[in-house]
Amino acid sequence: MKIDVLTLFPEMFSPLKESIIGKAIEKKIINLELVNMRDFSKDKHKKVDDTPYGGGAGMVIRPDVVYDAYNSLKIKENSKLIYLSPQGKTLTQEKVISLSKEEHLILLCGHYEGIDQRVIDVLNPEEISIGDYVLTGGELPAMVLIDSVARYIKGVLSEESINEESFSNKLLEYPQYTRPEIFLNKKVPEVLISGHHENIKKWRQEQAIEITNKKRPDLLKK
Ligand code: 4F9
Repeated sequence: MKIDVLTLFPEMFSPLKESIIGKAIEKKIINLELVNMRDFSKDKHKKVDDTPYGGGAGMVIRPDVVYDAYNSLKIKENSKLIYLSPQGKTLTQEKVISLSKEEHLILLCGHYEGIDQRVIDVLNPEEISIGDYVLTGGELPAMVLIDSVARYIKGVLSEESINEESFSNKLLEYPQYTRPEIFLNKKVPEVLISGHHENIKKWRQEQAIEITNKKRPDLLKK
């Protein structure tokens, strides 16, 4: 999958160089391009924002800067533009799975008080929120989207991790244990060291249901 990110803060994306997503980028399973929209400022001081018409606090990103940055990309029929915004539909695991089937994602990140509405109207992105809270910009939501989507791309995770995870069956995960067998006088549940695979599977399923019922009963109702 190709992922282009339009941002004024490309350096904020360094967490994606670590761990599983970092490996996927190294292996070119994900082709991540960070495009600094500041490079598309025509201003001699590289200014990209200005005060809002009508007054009010903060700065608004100029539409021409965003438009020129967008048009510098190789856009194809199947390219999908997403604007990370609190006005969008909230990202769900189902949406993550459907996005993971796309060939090319373009993630537009606002900052400050946002982006001039005219370029949003012209580019007509799908707006996606990661939850009902306000952030300083779309960069963290873009990283959340990339991380969640990348996990469904073939070769990023082991096959088991995908099927056994939380939400794949609409349940929370069962508890996990590793060595030592006794920690602070607490023993690992006996069934897990029994070697009886059928009993282990059954126990884990029961635990998943019990934990979901206790912590997130709303998930069971769905
Ligand atoms: C974007 C918050 C997506 C939640 C972008 C300020 C945002 C956001 N989900 N907040 N800029």
